[in-house]
Amino acid sequence: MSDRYQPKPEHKFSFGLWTVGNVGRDPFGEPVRERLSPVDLVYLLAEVGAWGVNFHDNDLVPIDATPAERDRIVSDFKKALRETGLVVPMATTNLASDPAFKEGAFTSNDPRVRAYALQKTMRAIDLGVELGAKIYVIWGGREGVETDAAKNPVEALKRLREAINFLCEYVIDQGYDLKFALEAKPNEPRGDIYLATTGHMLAFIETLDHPEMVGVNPEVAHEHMAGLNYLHAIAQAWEAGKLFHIDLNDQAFARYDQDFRFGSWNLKSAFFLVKFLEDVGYEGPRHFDAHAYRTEDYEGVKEFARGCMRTYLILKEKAEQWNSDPEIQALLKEINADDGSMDMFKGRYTPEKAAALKMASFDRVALGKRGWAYERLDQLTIEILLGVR
Ligand code: XLS
Ligand code: MG
Ligand code: MG
Repeated sequence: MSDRYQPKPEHKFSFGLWTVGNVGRDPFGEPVRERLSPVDLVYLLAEVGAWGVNFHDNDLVPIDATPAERDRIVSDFKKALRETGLVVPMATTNLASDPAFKEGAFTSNDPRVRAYALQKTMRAIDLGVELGAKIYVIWGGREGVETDAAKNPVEALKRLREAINFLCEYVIDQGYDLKFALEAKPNEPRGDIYLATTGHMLAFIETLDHPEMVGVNPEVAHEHMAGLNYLHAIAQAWEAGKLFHIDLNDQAFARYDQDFRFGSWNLKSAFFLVKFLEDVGYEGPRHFDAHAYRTEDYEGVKEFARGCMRTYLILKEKAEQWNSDPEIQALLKEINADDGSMDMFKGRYTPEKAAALKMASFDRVALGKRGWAYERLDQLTIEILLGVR
C-alpha cells in the first residue's frame, strides 16, 4: 500500500464519536455492533490515522450522568486525547434523540422545551470549549414538522433566530473563541425540516444579530437527499466566507439518509468537491460524518474510516493531475478565451455603458454555432478518475 495516501495531521481529517461509534441500528433492525466507550473510539481513530474527534454532548456524557460521572468521563477522555495526540476541533449538541425533543427543540411549541434546549446547548458549549472546540455545529434534526397544521413556519423561524442570537451572546459573554456552523437537512428524522438547504441557511444567517459568528456546515448527503449539487452549495458558502466546517460522506439521490463512506457512491461529485476545497485553499477540518455499513464488525469500521481518508487523498492527487494535464489546460484556455473586445461592457453599470451596449451588434447565429468541447473535457476527467491517463 503506497504511503502517499497515508493520512497526516496536516490533512485535518476528523470523525465524530457517533460515526465510528455507530452501532448499526436502523428503523428495521437492532444494533449489530457492541457500543464502544468514547476512550476506545479515540484509540480506534488514532489507530487509523485521524487527526480530530468531534462529539455531541451525549456521545461523551450520557444525558442522565451525575456531575461526578461527567467529571470522570471528561478526565478519561482528556487523558486519551493526550496519549493519542487527537484534537477536538468541533462539538455539537444532541437535540434530536431524547423524546423531550420529539416536537422540536428551539422551535418546539412548548416554551419549556425551548428553554431546556437552550440550557442543554449552553452546557454542551461549555463541554466543547473545555475540550478545545473552536467550531460549534448546530443541526436542528427535530426543527420541523410532519404536518403544517402543527406549527406556523414564520413563528418557527423567529424562534430559531432568537435561539441562535441568545447562544451567540452567551459565547461572547463567556469570552469563548467559538464560531457556529449551521447544518441544513431537508428531512429525516422530521417529515420536513426548516431551513432545508445550505442556501436557506446562508440567507437566514444574514438576519442574525451576529452574522459574523455564524457560518455553515454543509453535508454531502443532505444536499444530495434534496437532489441538489453539493459543490454549488459549498462554492456559495465559500464565496460568502461562511464555510466554517464540512460534513463529508456519500449518498444516492432521493434515498433515505445513507451516510455512506466518502466517495463510495458518486465519485465524480466527490472529485470535483475535493478539487474545489484544495484549489481554493480551504483550511478547516475535513470531517467525515458517515458510518460503516451495517454488515461490518469493528475491523470493517476501521476499513470504512481509512477508506474515507484514503479516497480523499487519492482524489486530491487526481485533482493535481487534472490541474497539470496539458490537454485539459489547453481546453480550459480555449473555453475561457477572451479577446478583450467586450471589455468596454464589463464591470459596474454606467448609463454610457448601457447606451453603448444597447447599440452594439452581435452575430447571434455564430454564437449559437460554437461547440464547447465539454464532452472531451468530461471524458478526460473520467479517464483520470479511472486511472488510464
Ligand atoms: C444528521 C447530521 C448530524 C449532524 C450533527 O444527519 O448529519 O449527524 O452532523 O448533529
Ligand atoms: Mg447527516
Ligand atoms: Mg452531518
